[in-house]
Amino acid sequence: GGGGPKPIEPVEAELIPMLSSLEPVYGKGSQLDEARLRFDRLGDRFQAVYGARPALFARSPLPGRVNLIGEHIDYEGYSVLPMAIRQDMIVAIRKADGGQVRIANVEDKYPVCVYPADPNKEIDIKKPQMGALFYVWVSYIFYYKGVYEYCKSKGIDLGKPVALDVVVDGTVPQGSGLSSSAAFVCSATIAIMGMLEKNFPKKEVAQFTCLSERHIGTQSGGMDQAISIMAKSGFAELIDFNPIHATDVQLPPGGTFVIAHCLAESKKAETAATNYNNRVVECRLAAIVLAIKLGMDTKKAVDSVTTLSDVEGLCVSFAGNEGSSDPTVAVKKLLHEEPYTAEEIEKITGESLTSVFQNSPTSLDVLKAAKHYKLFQRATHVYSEARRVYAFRDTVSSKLSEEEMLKKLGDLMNESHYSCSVLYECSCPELEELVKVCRDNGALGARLTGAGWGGCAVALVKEPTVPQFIHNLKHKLCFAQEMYYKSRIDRGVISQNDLGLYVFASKPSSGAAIFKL
Ligand code: NG1
Ligand code: MG
Repeated sequence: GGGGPKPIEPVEAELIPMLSSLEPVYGKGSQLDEARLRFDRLGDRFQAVYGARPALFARSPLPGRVNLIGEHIDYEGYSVLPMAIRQDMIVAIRKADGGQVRIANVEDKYPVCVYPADPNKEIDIKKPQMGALFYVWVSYIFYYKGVYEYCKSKGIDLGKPVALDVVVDGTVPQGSGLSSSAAFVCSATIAIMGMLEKNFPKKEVAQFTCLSERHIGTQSGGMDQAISIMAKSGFAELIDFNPIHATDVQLPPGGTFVIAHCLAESKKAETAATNYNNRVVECRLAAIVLAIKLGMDTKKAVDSVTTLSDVEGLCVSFAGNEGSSDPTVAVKKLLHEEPYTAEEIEKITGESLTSVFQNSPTSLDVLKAAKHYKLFQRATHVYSEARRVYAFRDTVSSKLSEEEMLKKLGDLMNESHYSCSVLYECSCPELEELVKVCRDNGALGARLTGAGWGGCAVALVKEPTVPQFIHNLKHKLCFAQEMYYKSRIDRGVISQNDLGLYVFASKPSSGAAIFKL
C-alpha cells in the first residue's frame, strides 16, 4: 500500500487490552493510588487463601447500569447511550489442580466457596453469596456457553473443565442491588479468556457475554455488556446493535452525572416470568400486531417480526402516519390504549400465543403470568425513547451554549423518566420519590436508569454544584419530605458509613481490561 495515514481502528475492532500496568485504566494521581491498594490487597488475599499469586487480574466497570438515556429499547434493536463509571469489579484468578472451582472474596468475612469444576454436578446456590453467583456465571460462561462455545465455533477445543482459584473484589457491598449481573459476566469472561491466553475483538466479546446472560434466563438486550467491554475513558458511548457498534460521545464538561441508589432492589430477575421478560413479550406482540394492521400477511408477521424496530419502516410509510417520520403517529391510530387480552391478540394473529412463542421458554412463562398486554403504551415508549437517544446525541454535538445544552439534556432525561414511569411502568415508589428529590435539589434532569423497578436514578447536575447537591441528597430535609437516606439509615436499610457507595458522582470511565502485573 502507499503512504497516507493509517485508518483509525474502531473501538470494537480492538482486542480486550492486556496490560502490564494499572495506569492506562486508572490514570495518575489519587485514583491510581487507590487502585494500587486494591490490587495489592486482592493479590495478598489470593496468596493467603491459595498459597500462591494469581496468574492475572481482570476488571470490568460496575455497575453496568448507568445508562444516560435509552431505556428498555436495546432488546428492541434501538441504540442506547450509557457510560461506564469508576466503580469496578476486579477478579484475581489462576488455573488450579484438582476438580474444584474455589471462590473467595477480598473481604475475609465471606467464606471461601468451593464448587465442583464439572458444572453438571448439582450445587447449592440458594444462599445469595457472591461466590455462588460468581460460580454460576463462571460455569455458564466457561463450561456451557460463552467462551467455551465461542471458542468451539472458532475451532478451538478447550478440553475438559479446569479447576480454578478466584478472588473477587467489588467496591460496592453485597446485596446492595448495585452489583449488576453484567459486571459478573464480563469480569468472569475476560478473566477466563486471559487465563486461557485467548483474546477476541471487543464487539465479539460484547456479543457473546450478552448471549451468556441470556442463557441465565433474562432476555437481555446487551447494553450492559457492550458498555462494560467497550467503554472509553472520558466518553459516553452511543451503542448500536445488530451489529454491535460503539461511537464515542463527548459530554459537556459543565455537567456531571450523579448516581443515586433508591435502596429498593431491582425485581428484574426475581422469577422466571419477570417484569423484564414480560416487557420483551409485550413489545414483540405490539410489533406483530402493528405489522398485521399495516398489511403484512399474518403468518409472515408471526414468523419474521421480532422487535418494534422491525416494523418502524412500515409505520412511517403508512398513509395514516401523515408523512411524519415519527412511528408513534401510526401507533396511535392502529393500537388502542385499552390493554389487549390474549384472545383479542390471538384473533389478530390467527394463532395461539403459546404457538407464537413456542421456541422461547422464558416467554411461555410470561404468558402464564400475564393478565393482559399493554401494546399501545409499550410501543409508544420504545419509539419515543429511541428518538430521545438521538436527540440527546444531537444536542451534545450541537452549537447550543453549554447552559442551553445542559437544560435540553435535562429535559430529555425528564421526558425519558416520564415515559418509563407512565408508559413502560418500570419505576417504583422509591425511584419516584428519589427522582423528585433530585429535581427539587436542583438537578437539571433525573431519571431511573437500567431496568428499573428499583435500583438507581441518574441526575444531571451542574458541575460546580455537585458537592452541595450530593450533600443535600444525603443530609438535607427536602421540603416536607423525610430525608431520603437518613430515614433509611434510621430504619437500618443501610449504614451511615456506606452512604458514599449509594450516592456518588462519576465521570465516564474506561471498560474491561486484563492485567498481568
Ligand atoms: P440492568 O438494570 O442494568 O440490568 C437491564 C438490561 C439491559 C437493558 C436495561 C433497560 C440485562 C443484563 N440488562 O439493565 O440490557 O435492557 O435493563 O434499559 O439484562
Ligand atoms: Mg443487570
